[in-house]
Amino acid sequence: MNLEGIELRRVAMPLVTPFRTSFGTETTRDVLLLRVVTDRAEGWGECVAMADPRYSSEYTEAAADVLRRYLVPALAAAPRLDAHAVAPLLTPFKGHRMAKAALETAVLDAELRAEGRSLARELGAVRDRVPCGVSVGIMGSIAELLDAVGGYLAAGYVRIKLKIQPGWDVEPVRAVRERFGDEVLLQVDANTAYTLADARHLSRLDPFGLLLIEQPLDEEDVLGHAELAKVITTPVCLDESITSARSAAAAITLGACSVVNVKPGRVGGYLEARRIHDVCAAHGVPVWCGGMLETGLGRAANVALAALPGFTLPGDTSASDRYFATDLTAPFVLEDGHLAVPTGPGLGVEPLAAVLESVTTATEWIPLGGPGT
Ligand code: SMG
Ligand code: MG
Repeated sequence: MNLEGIELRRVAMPLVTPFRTSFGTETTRDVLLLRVVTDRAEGWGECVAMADPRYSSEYTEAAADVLRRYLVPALAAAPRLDAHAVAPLLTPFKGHRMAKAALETAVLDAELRAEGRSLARELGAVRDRVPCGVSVGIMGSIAELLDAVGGYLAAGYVRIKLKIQPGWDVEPVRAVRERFGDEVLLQVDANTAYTLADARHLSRLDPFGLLLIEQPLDEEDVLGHAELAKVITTPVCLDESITSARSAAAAITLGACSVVNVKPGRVGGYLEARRIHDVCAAHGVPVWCGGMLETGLGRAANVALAALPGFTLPGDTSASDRYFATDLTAPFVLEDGHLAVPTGPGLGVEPLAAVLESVTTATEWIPLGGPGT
C-alpha cells in the first residue's frame, strides 16, 4: 500500500447534554479526524484526545501538532506500508499514544477496506453484537441523577457507570441502589480524584455490590491502587494507568487491579489494545471497552474490539443518541441493550458527507506520495 497523503480534519460536535467528570465538563466534542489516502483505498482514524489535557496529558492541538511535525512524516520514510509497520515506525517518538492510535487506525482501515475484510474479523471478534453500558456524569442534584439513570435504564442500557468525586460518591450510589434496586449492574469512575488516604471513605462503597471502582487514584500511583485493593472489597479497575500491554501485566502482577478498561486511544492503537486483551485473558482478568465520547467512526472500531472473547463486561459503547443529535455516520442504535458489530470492510461505516461538512472547522492536507499529490 502506498501512501499518497493524509488529511487532518477538525470537527466540532455538540453533545446532547453536558458531560461532567471529576476533571471538567464537556459540552462540545472537538475531534481530530484523520483520513489516509493510499493507492488502494482510503481509511479513517478518530483521535480521542480531548480539547484540554485534563483526562490525560494529550489534547487535540498537541495531537495535530505531533502528527504533522513527526508522526505523519515518519510514515513517509516507509516505501510500502501496512498497519503492523506503523507502531514500530513511530516508536522513536515518546508518548502521544492517542495521536499514534489515530494514525494506525486510519492505515489499518485503509488496508482492510482494500482487502475487503472487517476490523472485527481482523481483531478476532467472536460476537455479532455487544452489550452496552452508559457513563453518567456528575449532576447538580440527586433528583437530576435519578432522572438520567431512569432514562438510560428505560432505553435498555444493561449497565450504569456513575462518575464520582469527593462529595459525590456514597450518596449518589446509595440513591441509585435505593431507587433502582440491587439487580442493576452498577460501577463508578473517579478519574484519579482520590488519594490512598481516602481508602476508608471508599470502603463505604463496599456494601453496594458495585462491579468495580475505576481509577480512584492518580494514574502513576499503581502501588497505591494495590494497597487500596487490599482494603476495599469493590474490585479495582484501572483506566488512565494502563498505557500498554506491559503496564497492564505489571499492574496485574502487583495486585493493583482485577479488571481493566481498554481504550485503544490511550494505549496507542487497536493492535496494542488486542495485546492487552490477550495479557488480561491469560491472567483471568476481565476487560471492557472504555469510551472517549467518540463519533460513529471511533464507535464502530470500539464495538469491533468489544466483540473479542475477553470483553466479558459491558462497555462504555453507548448509542449515538446518548452523545449527539446527529452522528457523523449512520447512527448506532441500541437494540435490546446491544449495538451491532459492523461487518463491512474496515471500520464498516462511512462519514455522511453533508454532516461531515457541516461540523468541520478546519482541514489540512499533508501530501506524502510522489509529484502531484
Ligand atoms: O464515551 O461514553 C463515553 C464516555 C465514557 O466515562 C467515559 N469516559 O474516564 O472512562 C473515562 C471517561 C473519559 C472521557 S470523559 C470526557
Ligand atoms: Mg475512566
